[in-house]
Amino acid sequence: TTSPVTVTVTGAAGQIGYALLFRIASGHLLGPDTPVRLRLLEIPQAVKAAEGTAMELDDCAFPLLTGIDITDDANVAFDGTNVALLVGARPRTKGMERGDLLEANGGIFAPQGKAINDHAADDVRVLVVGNPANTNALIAQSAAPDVPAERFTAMTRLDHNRAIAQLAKKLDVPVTEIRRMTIWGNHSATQYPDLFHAEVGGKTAAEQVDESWLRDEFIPTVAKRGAAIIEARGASSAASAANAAIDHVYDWVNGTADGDWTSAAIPSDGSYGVAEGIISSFPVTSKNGKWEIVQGLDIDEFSRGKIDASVAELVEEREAVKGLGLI
Ligand code: NAX
Repeated sequence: TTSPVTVTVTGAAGQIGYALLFRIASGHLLGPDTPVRLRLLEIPQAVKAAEGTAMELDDCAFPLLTGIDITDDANVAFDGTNVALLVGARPRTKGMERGDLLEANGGIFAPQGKAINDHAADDVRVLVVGNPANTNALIAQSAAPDVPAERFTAMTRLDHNRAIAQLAKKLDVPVTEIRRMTIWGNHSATQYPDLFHAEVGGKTAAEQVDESWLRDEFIPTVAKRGAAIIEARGASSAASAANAAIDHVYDWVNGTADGDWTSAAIPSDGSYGVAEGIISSFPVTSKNGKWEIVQGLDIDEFSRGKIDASVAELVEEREAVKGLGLI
């Protein structure tokens, strides 16, 4: 047997936390042979609710779950942690300007980044889910100078999975027929789901759909899916977001399939003209526990414009948090 992996979940009492914790504890995050120790971080008012979730986790008698700690102290939550899932964030409320939102989240992600820097295990991997996810990841990264920058990532896997599902539905094929989907840029309405490199049954996806569908239906449907879920469900995506977080970490640790890739927001090395240092979504493979950006894809004029627009938004967010002294 292997020794337990410590997994920290912030915002553990929230709706994504509720959907995520049971799947981590049942072995879906790291695989069926890896025991896990959970650390739940919440704000003081929500610690009691997190304790309730922990009672339910106990009641599942999961064979792989070796312990649960609940705390409102980030230094305790990230002590020795191997996988940090940063889900808790400050949502945008009525009348809040973007600067206010970034500042409020800076107050969460800078201290959490510092706590990771000071206390996490040497192999720590961080996935930021809480929005604005890419920029929150940048804030946490910048507060953790001793942790390799590449360990800070943000989630676009839900967008990726949504894109696969929409395309599969349109072409009436199983999702397993679709490979090489890519989300570029920011986890926001400017994100670019790319069908020019995606393949269906081994053939380019863009050639199998109308241009007008691609441009006027597919892209906006994927980009605005979060709002459509809120409209229908009366609450934002939770189980699908938790599922995507599981997929992201599982692939990061265990690798992506040969011949395929996935999407993750990782620090840019300047590939495809994406400003170096921002945390932007790319086509990525995972090998030996590291993400690598897929190289050598031809980017046509349409895709170029879409990628540039989303990257410009990320650069603006970086300038804004710089201006606020958060990075
Ligand atoms: P909830 O409001 O249900 O839960 C958030 C939890 O975080 C609350 O229990 C709150 O007490 C806790 N929290 C707040 N500040 C904290 C802090 N400083 N430390 C620890 N815990 C803290 O939101 P939920 O629906 O679970 O969504 C969580 C985040 O995921 C939101 O920011 C949301 O926007 C984001 N999402 C990101 C997605 C993505 O694809 N990247 C998709 C789904 C989701 O919208």
